[in-house]
Amino acid sequence: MSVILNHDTEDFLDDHDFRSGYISIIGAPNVGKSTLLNTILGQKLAIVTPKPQTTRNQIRGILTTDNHQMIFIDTPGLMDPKYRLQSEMVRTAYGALRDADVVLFVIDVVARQNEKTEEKILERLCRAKNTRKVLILNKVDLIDKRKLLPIIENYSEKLDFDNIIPISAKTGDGVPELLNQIKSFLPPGPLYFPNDQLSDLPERFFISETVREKIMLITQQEVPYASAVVIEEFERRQRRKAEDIIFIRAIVYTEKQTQKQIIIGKGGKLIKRVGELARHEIEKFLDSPVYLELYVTVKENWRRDARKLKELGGFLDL
Ligand SMILES: Nc1nc2c(ncn2[C@@H]2O[C@H](COP(=O)(O)OP(=O)(O)OP(=O)(O)O)[C@@H](O)[C@H]2O)c(=O)[nH]1
Ligand SMILES: [Mg+2]
Repeated sequence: MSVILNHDTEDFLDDHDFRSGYISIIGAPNVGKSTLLNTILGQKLAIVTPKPQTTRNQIRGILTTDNHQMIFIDTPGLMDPKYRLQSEMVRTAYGALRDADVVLFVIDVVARQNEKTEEKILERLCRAKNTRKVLILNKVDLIDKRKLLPIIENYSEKLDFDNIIPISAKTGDGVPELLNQIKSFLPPGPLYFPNDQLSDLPERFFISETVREKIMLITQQEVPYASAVVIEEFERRQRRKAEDIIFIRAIVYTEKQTQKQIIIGKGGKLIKRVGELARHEIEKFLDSPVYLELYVTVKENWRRDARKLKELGGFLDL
């Protein structure tokens, strides 16, 4: 991780008791990790869908205040991997435990937990020394608050958490308390990133993720999982009588011809819908008119093939 410390930031540190650090958000798929990241940052950085295994990478979001810089790392949901992409996702998620000052282990208070997966997560957490561990009970908007007590008791027996905090990542309930707790756990440290920087990931990443989110939202069964998106071209073009436009060409990869046909849809209807939804959001994100061109192509069994995964841009290790 690069450290940016210029002269100004050193002055800044002299004036303040500055604290900073890395906060990893881990947990099973679909528990609301990405929603939490977005709520904390007050901006959508990570894609969110009702389907599990939406996130495939570490997604870093930076929140800077006068006295703190918090670098949050959203991660793929932890599970028992069945194929190469999933094992890479799990590796990526556990990788975020390294060097974390604080770990937020998120559970969904209404969903049934996979015990085997949970045991593994707790084991890893137990081994993470020098890391503050906070259990986040998410989705409390869906439950009678009195039902939280037995959950808290149950988890307190499993691990010696530094704190257990009920929240709703969706409504923001409990999030300010969580942020205060995180701040108190951070060690004195530098300003790692300029104070107006929201993420260290490239714009292209967020664009490909937006397209993937729309595909995940409007396709079913295997199709969302067999799809990957790569940005082939990203160029600002001048227009004679209008504002500049950003031209984006994205390739949607599927594993099979049948999946390709589903994504294209009858008369290209589905891919057109994906394009419209994604373009709208990308224009807001880039604050510019966008021309988005989407192509769908087959890369057989890419999820199971290390070389093909890499060809798709090595998108797991950004
Ligand atoms: N009611 C309610 N729904 C929530 C809350 N947080 C997240 N959700 C919903 O839960 C679903 C999954 O949310 P995500 O943020 O994508 O979950 P995730 O843990 O990042 O999932 P993966 O990336 O698949 O590991 C979405 O439909 C969210 O809208 C919450 O506090 N309350
Ligand atoms: Mg996610």
